[in-house]
Amino acid sequence: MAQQIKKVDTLITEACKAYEKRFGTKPTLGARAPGRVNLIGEHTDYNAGFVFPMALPMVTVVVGTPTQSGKCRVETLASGTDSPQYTEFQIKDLKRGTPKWCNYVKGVAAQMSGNVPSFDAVIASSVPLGGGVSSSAALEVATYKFLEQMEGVHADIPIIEKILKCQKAEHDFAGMPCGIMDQYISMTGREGHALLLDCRSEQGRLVPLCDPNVVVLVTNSNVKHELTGSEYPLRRKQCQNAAKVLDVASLRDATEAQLEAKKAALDEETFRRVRHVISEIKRTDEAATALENSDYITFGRLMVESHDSLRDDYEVSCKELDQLVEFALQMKSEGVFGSRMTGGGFGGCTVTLVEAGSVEKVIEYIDAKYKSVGNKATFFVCPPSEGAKKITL
Ligand code: GAF
Repeated sequence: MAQQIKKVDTLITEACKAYEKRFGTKPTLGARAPGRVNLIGEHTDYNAGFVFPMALPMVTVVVGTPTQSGKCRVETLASGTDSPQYTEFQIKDLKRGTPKWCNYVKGVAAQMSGNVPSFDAVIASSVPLGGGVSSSAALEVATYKFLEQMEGVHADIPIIEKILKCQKAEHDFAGMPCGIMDQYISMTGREGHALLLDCRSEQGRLVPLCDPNVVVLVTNSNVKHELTGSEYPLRRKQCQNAAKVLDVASLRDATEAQLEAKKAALDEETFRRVRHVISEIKRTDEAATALENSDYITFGRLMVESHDSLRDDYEVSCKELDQLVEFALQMKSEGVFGSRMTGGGFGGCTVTLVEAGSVEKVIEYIDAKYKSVGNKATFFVCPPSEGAKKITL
């Protein structure tokens, strides 16, 4: 069965109660930001290409109050974080440390103007951690929206700058050289829409995804992915080096013909990496058009091609993700249009486009098959949801 997704109001209530228990007063400010699922366009954002994510109904909530002490006191209720779940740090002495979950908070605080005072805060979240659906971006963006209310100048800051600050927080404090996709969609997501984001111009085009006959199924393989390891930075570096060999500013500007012409100058692995990026950028653009035309068959085919390319050329999938995609595709005659791994890879989730009327049957099938190979998945039926916003307490 699909998981019940915790209501945002319930999360807010839980966070406020925990705040009162810990700090003895009520929080005065709050903000929320969603996780994301990327429908197609993987490992293209840092190559200035297209991505096509949507905001999830799973969100991270931050509630709290500014203080004058200079000391920040923060608790997280999110499950799966490293301990301790309560920590303190000085607002004038922000540096990476442990617990790791707090680095995202500190990293964003370090990006705010010097006017942000110390604060007490509680975090609650329904975004699965390490599930490849951007729990980190949700925390960064929720923290940003929370802190900007203390800053006083936020109305003047263009939204793209806010997004870039959250991305920098992740680079500097989590050591993860991510692209712009996750923070962008978490900040700007729109209910009932996916977003075709051009990562070169940093401009997005909203595409309606609100056909009642079609749903987005997010399946967590429950294989935890950790992107701060060496694989993600290595892929980024390979792409940068290849762009130099192809003599283009980024792989967005490279063509298949250029790649073929330079084949001898690239090692076999790098050649495949580039082939993925060039083909994935093209697929993403086509997929957005297909969705605009309610052409789910084409969209589904492109999802499958994307998965194959990520598995074989970019090599960021894993056995469990491949199994989930394979099982989903065995239900094509039962309403599955397409399925693929989503996010950075090496674990995390798959995304499947499926007819609404068949979704429970499809879940039941994948669940049984995945169990038969010794694994346990978690399923979420996800309507495209809204981006970050302030919470009025
Ligand atoms: C991770 C990164 F954070 C994104 O920027 C993106 O590169 C994605 O992996 C792969 O598409 O989520």
